[in-house]
Amino acid sequence: MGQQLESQRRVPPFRVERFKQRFDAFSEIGRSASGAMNRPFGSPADLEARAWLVRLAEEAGFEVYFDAVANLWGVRPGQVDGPAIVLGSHHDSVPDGGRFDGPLGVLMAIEVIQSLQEAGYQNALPLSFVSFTAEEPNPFDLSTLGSRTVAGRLTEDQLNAAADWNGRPLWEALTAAGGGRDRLAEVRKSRDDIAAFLELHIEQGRRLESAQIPIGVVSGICGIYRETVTVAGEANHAGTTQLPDRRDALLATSEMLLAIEQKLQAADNPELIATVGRLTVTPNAANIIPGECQWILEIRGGDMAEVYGFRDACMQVFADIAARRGVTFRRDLMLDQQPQPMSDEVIQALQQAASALHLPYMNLASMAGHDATHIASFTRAGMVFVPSLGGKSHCKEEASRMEDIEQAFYVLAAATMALD
Ligand code: HGY
Ligand code: MN
Ligand code: MN
Ligand code: MN
Repeated sequence: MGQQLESQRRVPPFRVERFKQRFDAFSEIGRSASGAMNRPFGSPADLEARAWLVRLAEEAGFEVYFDAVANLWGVRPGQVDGPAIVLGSHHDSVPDGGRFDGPLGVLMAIEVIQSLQEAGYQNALPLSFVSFTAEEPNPFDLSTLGSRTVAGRLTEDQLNAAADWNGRPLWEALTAAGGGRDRLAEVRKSRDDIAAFLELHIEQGRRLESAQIPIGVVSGICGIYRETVTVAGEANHAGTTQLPDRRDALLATSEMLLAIEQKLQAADNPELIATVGRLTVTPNAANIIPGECQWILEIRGGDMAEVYGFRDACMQVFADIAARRGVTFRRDLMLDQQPQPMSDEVIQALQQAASALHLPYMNLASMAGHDATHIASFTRAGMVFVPSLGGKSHCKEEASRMEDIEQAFYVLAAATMALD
């Protein structure tokens, strides 16, 4: 009995070779010749990744299923039929992204739960992994789709209305990925289903690396605001139209984007940032003055009052630029996601796990978005970060050291046991 209790508490060993082999094999799915990862939601690589994860999880003894929006869940039942402790992240990628953003957390979730089981740990609560659908921005213009739906933050009407840039209905892509509209009634989760959620992720910044600390315990996740701005000018002949007669949507846009940067520099606030990373020029031809530009303005911050204040200040400047250049602009809200603190109890479990393992850790806020932000809206959730080499992410150079990943394994395993 004493021995059994002892083995119940012991953190299992990290099978580093097994984990590396899985990680490397998974990283091949959607990898292009340049070495970058292209695994957007709905792509052939996404579907292949799902089949690969299902195979792995079934071999590892999980009960596997897809919910209505094709989130992949794998459950190891507990001694009681209570709410589960869930570990996970996402497996989709940004265009030309890296191998770690998302998949690290999914493969580690499987690894932690499987290793606990192999070490003879008898979990009281069910332990589950999840890989959420479409965490990253995608052609359906719905990021964190899977976790938002689970949290009840995307309505049935929004799901039904969504289609990609070519008009493909969202449900067609979700069904191909393993989902199904007929299961929508069961997709919502509550505290009665998930007792706690843990997500391992790369930091995607350079604070941990600079401080030479292997573990980040996330205090909260920033708010993210996105709107589509459509600047309308006038398409005209590029050779014959003199400067005073032009209403060039791209030049007006250019001024607006530079104004955003100037405003950011003036604000000089490390917890306020804005980006225009997607821009479409119409008709996009060498000999036509751009008639229309459509772009996404994204603003992130820890304080939404600052985010909205920055947005409003930008709009004032845009109005001046538009008036001076004879163009107009239209605005369409895309995303207004509030900042989300992580659960104090989960934060403490992670800090105590790191302390007990004599691992230095840093508490830090995330300026990247994560599925945990939505799960934290209805149950206890927390995140662990590992350092990103050179702070690089959303690019093919994205990398983290296996030594740090190993420490994260131990922290997650110990915290899982503490929360069970
Ligand atoms: O955009 C983000 O912050 C995240 O990587 N999805
Ligand atoms: Mn990402
Ligand atoms: Mn991510
Ligand atoms: Mn001509």
